Amino acid sequence: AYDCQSYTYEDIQESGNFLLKNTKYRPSIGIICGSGIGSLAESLTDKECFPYKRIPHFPVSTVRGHMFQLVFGLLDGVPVMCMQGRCHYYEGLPICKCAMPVRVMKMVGVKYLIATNAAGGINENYKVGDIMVVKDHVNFMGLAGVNPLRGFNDDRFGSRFPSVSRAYDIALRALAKKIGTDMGIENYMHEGVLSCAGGPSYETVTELRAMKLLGIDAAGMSIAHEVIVACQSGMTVFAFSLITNKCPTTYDSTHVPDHEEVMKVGNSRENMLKEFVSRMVLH
Ligand code: R1P
Repeated sequence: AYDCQSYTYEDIQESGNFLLKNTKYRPSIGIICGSGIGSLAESLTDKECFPYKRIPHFPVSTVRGHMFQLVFGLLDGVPVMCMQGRCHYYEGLPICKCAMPVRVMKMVGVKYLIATNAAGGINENYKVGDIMVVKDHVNFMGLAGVNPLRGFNDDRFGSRFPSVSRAYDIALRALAKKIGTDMGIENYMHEGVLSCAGGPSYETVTELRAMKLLGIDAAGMSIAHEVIVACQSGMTVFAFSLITNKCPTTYDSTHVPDHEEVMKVGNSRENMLKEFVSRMVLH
């Protein structure tokens, strides 16, 4: 069994050095592509791809809809590195391993993290295909002690007790809003609170109703632990969710969420998301 405490600074250095030796890129922007959003990585030009299994210590994902590779390249001329697929806690990995790629990003020089995911809309104003810019999260796993920073803290990674109360950069959120207006998609864009649960089962109606009471707008199974690690390391974070399904918040609802739907919605929004992210990185 893999133990969080056995993840050393030297392990991360080894992963980072492998990449630095094998790519010409030195990006300051790292992007995590969520379910159905992976095609963003394909749109990079002059790509250099590294399957996760080739990178020392890197976690390997098993979820359909993910390619499992790191892609370095240019997004509208701007050098970026993209994770085409992420690992989720429900795949059986410890949470520190799910978030480990963020430490590798930091090690290779990334300063800005753009994290994306597929999430279910709880807020009744949200429609399938909308974008929710994340302004805060409720990390149910973290509250229960499943935190990527659990275990020995090597200070070279950052503080033992990092603050996450301003995790989602205010200026980048304002920029996203402006870009949404410029693109004419402001009616499809929201700013809201994302939850992170362990999955893989989707939430019950009562769990979703409880989330709604807490002020949560969309339900997900990722991002929070990655953002915690990014905050600890001093990275600037921007995150958004693609609303891929409506969460059932009434007991007589007949619609049930499923992963095929999640991926289909991601693909249908491909061009809009590419343009949105390109405009974000150009600033
Ligand atoms: C559920 O359909 C899957 O989509 C989301 C959930 O976390 C889950 O893995 O994936 P991402 O968080 O990677 O977007």
